[in-house]
Amino acid sequence: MTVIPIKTHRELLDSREPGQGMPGDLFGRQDVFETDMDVFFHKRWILVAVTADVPEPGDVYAIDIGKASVLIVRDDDENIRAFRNVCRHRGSRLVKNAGKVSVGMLVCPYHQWTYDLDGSLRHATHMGKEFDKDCKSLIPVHVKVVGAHVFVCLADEAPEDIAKLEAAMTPRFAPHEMQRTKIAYEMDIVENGNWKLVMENNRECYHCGGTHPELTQSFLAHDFGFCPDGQSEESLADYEQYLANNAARKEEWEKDGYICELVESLDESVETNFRSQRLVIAGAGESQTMDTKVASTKLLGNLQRRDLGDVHMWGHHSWTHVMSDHAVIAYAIPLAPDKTRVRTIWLVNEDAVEGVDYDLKKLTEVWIATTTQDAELVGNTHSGTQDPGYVPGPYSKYTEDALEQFARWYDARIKASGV
Ligand code: 3BY
Ligand code: FES
Ligand code: FE
Repeated sequence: MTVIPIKTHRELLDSREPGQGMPGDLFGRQDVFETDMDVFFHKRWILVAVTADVPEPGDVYAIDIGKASVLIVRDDDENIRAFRNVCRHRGSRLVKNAGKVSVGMLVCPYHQWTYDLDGSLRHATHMGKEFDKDCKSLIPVHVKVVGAHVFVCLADEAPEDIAKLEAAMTPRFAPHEMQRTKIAYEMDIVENGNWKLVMENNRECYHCGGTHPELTQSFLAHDFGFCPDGQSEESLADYEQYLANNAARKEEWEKDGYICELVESLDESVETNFRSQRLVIAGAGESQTMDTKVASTKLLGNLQRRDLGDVHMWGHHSWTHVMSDHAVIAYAIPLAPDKTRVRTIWLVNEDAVEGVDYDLKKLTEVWIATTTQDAELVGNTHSGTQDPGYVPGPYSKYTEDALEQFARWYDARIKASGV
């Protein structure tokens, strides 16, 4: 019997042909999954919450990222802090279940060590006079708030290039005043696929026309690639027109101070992978809704204009769309090689009232449908890639170039980690 040696993670990476999809083992193998968790979720900046998850002092949002659990805390000064959800006594979880709680102080359920919202240990009985409480504060986690996005980094030293994301996105989000928002709705699902398939699926719109009838009411798939070969003269002329219309719209927005310019940090050398631009919305041009008009008449911040397009932001495991009236923020947290949690959050102006200023169905129907459709596509693809008959196929140069870029970034980051 011939024994086929198992490829190392590095050999799997090297077996990918440029321009082709990843081998199935990169999606299905437990050891690859564990390395991915370490490199992409424990060492990089990751999106774990929105500011509206913890609106008031004492609000705590606990989130699990692999074996790590992190507490996002709004402290008494209204700052957002992050700590390891591990007691400094004998290691109990401080907050037992992932999700939201409100507390005066963080009290460990085991022996009641009690921590302030700034992480300092305030009370610990039966520890004697010599015990130095000051050395037993909660372990802080790096945290960075950009717009409404709460990023954390679990590494001792966090990648410094988050500064580029912060500098690019802060002024782009500023007119939308994303911190003055509340959560109108959230959707938490587990997709039956590897996190990289979730991200590949999000980084192309090749599939949009065939699978997302609701999203394509408002979303212009042409922004994510167009192949001129085999198109009729008429559709080429339409495409030219489309580019001219977009350019004119962006010039007008720029003049009014709304930044449109494409910014991206996606190549192999970057630690923090992101991309943003202000996209034109189809139809009435207002929002990602079925009729392309705003879902909330109380716009974000003090905006007066409804047709401000969509400030999108990609991260390596997240996607954001910010419009004049609402924002949709989604992020993926891997649970297993073939299981990925996807949390989607809809934000509206903190003063908007459901049924008065916005209709929840109108607000959420496009992305509930899109996310449900994407989950099906991801599950189906994961299953196909685990079939002994799977052979990686070619990415389209026109519509899937971002996938090639992601595959290269993935390769470079794994190799840089020493694997
Ligand atoms: O959410 C997004 O930004 C991506 C881009 C193209 C398809 N998908 C909807
Ligand atoms: Fe937390 Fe003992 S483990 S008080
Ligand atoms: Fe999709």
